[in-house]
Amino acid sequence: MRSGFLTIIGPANAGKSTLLNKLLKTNLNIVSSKPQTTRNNIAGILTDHKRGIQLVITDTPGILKKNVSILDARLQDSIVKAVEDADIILFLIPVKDTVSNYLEFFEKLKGKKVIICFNKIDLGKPSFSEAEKKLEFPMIEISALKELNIDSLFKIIDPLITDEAQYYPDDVISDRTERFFVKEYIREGILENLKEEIPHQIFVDIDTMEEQAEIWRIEGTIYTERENHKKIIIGSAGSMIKKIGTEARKKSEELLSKKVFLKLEVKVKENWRNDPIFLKKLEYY
Ligand SMILES: Nc1nc2c(ncn2[C@@H]2O[C@H](COP(=O)(O)OP(=O)(O)OP(=O)(O)O)[C@@H](O)[C@H]2O)c(=O)[nH]1
Ligand SMILES: [Mg+2]
Repeated sequence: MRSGFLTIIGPANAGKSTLLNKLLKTNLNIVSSKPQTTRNNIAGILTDHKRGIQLVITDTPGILKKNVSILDARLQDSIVKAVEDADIILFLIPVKDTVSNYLEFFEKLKGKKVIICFNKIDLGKPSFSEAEKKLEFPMIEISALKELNIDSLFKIIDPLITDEAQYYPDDVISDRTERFFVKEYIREGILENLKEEIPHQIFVDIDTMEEQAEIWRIEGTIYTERENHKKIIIGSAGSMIKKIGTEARKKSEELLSKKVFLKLEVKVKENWRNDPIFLKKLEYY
């Protein structure tokens, strides 16, 4: 068995989480049309006995052109950490963007095996600038969503996987806990149902998660920065929070293979994205 660590980096909304899910053939990480969907480094583990490989694939938050909050800065730090930990870097960029916008970031990739991967070729062709032509990395064009050219991508990755080892047992598919994914399902409901400004300003925390004989009892809190956002998240007569809760409960039941009782609360926590103590509590250090 050969194993390797691959980290997917790239601008927000490039399709990084979509690609991870397609490589793993499961909907591990949440995906949305809104930028900054992913807020943590999340590893998915692909164990393929036919190919004789195990690939630990880390999905990362999107590279931002400028940081607005301390949260943004923490997210950018976590991308650098994921780059340091990797053997192979897959730089994913939508065909409509250009690598020239991220040349500064390439400074951080020295000494790494880098693949430049243009995504969303179902929407058009990439245009190569002079700066891009000078980069001596293999380049490939794919569509993660439509699963175009994924086999060719594997052909580039395969020879770069060199360690004689297996890091994780066959049945482990992520380095994250069930608690983490329940929290993500709640966030996914907010991303899907509410306008961009609100998902950016919320944080979900799981307060208790307890397994009983017939059921999991889970209580979570959605923190938002503003009183008027709290009202929107709750919705008229509690309709929105009920919708978000029902969707997250169904996904959690599938994940945990058991009935789930999910109780959600909404609280205002002003300016949490700039509160280092709150961020620390919530795993951003
Ligand atoms: N047309 C098209 N859309 C795609 C493709 N891959 C991903 N998308 C869409 O692009 C949007 C963003 O996808 P994500 O996978 O959430 O992107 P991301 O890079 O993880 O984004 P962040 O987590 O915010 O950094 C979603 O609406 C996807 O369905 C593709 O190959 N073609
Ligand atoms: Mg993502």
